Amino acid sequence: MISKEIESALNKQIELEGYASYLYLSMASWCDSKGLSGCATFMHRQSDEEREHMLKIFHYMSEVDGRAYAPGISEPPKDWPSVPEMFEEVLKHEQKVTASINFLVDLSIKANDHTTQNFLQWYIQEQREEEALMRDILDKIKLIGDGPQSLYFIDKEIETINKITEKSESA
Ligand code: OFO
Repeated sequence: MISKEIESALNKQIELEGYASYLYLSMASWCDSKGLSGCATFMHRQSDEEREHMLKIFHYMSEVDGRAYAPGISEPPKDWPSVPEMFEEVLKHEQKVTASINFLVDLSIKANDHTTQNFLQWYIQEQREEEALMRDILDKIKLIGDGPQSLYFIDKEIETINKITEKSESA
């Protein structure tokens, strides 16, 4: 059984993960509309992953006799000024998620809730990996620079990341 305070904080996390899923879905559609199929595939996968992160908390809540609520999700933006700015926004959102997970860990330590603290360790690792991936993408975008074919090369780079991820998922 988890405390009401932890239950409410986990429900807030559900909302944040759900928003991330919708934000990345919106980004996938925007990339598609720009002919950036590598970026679109990447953002679709990110969106699906975020939904899984949300559902993981749902299942955890039922295991520990808590109550998860389907969140009301606010509408994400539909357009971005540029691909680099879109990825900057992804990194910013991931940093917000990391801060929220850290807050949840602090809360579970204070409440002596070892089960929730243990459950959250998976998210700590996931956030470290996600932030590192986004920083890596932004570094590559900087290296590619602002030339006439930069969008083409950025999309190719993301396509390579997609292939690596697909391979490691099917291994
Ligand atoms: Fe679930 O927010 Fe990142 O991965």
